[in-house]
Amino acid sequence: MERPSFYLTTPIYYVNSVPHLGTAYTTVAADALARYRRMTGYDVHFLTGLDEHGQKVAQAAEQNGMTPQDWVDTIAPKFLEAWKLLDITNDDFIRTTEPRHEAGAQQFLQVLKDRGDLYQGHYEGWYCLPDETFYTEDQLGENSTCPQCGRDVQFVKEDNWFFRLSAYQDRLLAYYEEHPDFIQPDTRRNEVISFVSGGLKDLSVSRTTFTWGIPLPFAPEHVMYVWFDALINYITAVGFGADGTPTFSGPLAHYWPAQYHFVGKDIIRFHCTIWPAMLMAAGIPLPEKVFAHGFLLTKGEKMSKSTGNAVTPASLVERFGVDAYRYYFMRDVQFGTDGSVSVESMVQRYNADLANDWGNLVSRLFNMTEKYCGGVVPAVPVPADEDQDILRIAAGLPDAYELRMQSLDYAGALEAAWELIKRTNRYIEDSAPWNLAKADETRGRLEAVIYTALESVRIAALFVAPVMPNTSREVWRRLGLGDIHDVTDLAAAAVWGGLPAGSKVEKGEALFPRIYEDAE
Ligand code: ME8
Repeated sequence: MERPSFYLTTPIYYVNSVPHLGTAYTTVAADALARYRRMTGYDVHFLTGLDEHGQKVAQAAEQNGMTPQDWVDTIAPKFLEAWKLLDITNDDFIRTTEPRHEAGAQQFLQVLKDRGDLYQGHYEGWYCLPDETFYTEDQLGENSTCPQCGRDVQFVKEDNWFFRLSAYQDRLLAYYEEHPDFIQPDTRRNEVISFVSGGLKDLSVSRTTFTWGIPLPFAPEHVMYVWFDALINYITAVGFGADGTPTFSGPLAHYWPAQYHFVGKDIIRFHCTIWPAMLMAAGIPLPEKVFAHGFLLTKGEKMSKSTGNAVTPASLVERFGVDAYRYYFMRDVQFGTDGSVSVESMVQRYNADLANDWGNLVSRLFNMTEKYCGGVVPAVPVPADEDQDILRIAAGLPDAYELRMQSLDYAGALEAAWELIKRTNRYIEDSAPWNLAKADETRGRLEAVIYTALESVRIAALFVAPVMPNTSREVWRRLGLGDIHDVTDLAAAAVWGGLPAGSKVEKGEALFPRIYEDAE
């Protein structure tokens, strides 16, 4: 049977700077979902990449004394390195300077022109360079600054090509109405609906005052507006324009429409108004869902590369390990809302959930297996009354986890896994294997307790794996099992009793050694 396809994307990040906690946040979240969907039998295609054109990137290149191409070629490996460090399993990495993208983007613009949705006009208005966004006078914020980021805007006056965005207002509103899941969470959906209801203006889609961009095929003295160029990446990456025609072709074509675009809330309008209108104009189906997550805040402020208050992902990975890094951001910040992050709270989370609950469970249990059972998994027991609670939680975990992941509630999904982990810790306390080991009559019960707890750990590791792939793989390895990353039927793998008796259990180092230092 053919596996259902599941295409998910992150934004393509600007290469004006190196990856930081914010860009890593979106990418880790997308990776956790990609891993989970692979474990639940989907044919996943996970795309991330780089937005390499535009004035902002050209300016960064100039400030660094390089040509734009040399500059993007210098920065791109830093993103690849960061995603490797964070164990990101993207299936593709698109750069908008690649021929496959440039050709596809040009095809796309040609279609819009042929269909009558592009026209020549004159633009006069304001432009925010850091956000690469046009604003009209009445949209500007306090002291005539950018309403989005509060920074200075520049006056732009050029002859441009325009996209007839205004013609799509009613169709967009009808689409939101008919597809209530298209924009998530609901607060964002409402925000977009009220924005679109307020009226859409046609959008300038070309620039002539600089050259770092894709030339319009029908007017090569114009380069494509960087946002127009960037959004098209989601289809060029899966074969749009691949055979030189404005259609999908090639082995990846079946992935469109995407199941998910993951974006930060700063770029929701581009993804929920401009992009769907572009697709409607080109006669291409729309993605299923756009999910906008909140901002990571440090000391109450949005952390970003330009405000410079970013701790690097690499420094945190060095200190906490990659799995703990991924866990902290997925567990401590509710996906979809803003959340404060700090090294202090990371230390707390780490010690409470990872060192105490999960790490401690694995190490004491594997030690007891060694001590009381010679390091061998005992026979599968007939469950006693005292075991029922664990069996019940384990049996409910696939559905509980799935339900939460359907709404991208990572914190809730992890909490569901933690219910099993915490209950198993309590089960060990209550059953006191160290007492059962004292007499021959309780030998059977001792083995039953060890088996039940080991099996519970095996199952918990499965549900922890999308967020913490390395330690889950290690737990399975120590249990003498195969590679957890090969699991493609999670529900079947999580059926109670999967741990074979006689399997050799290895003790190993602490998975999450306690961190004692102060935060700073
Ligand atoms: O916008 N908290 O690229 P970009 C959470 N090239 N997420 C954050 C964040 C924070 N403090 N700061 C950044 C662009 N992000 C365009 C996208 S897509 C066709 C083109 C994340 O490098 C978040 O996902 O500015 C946000 O949407 C993205 O980085 C912006 O990255």
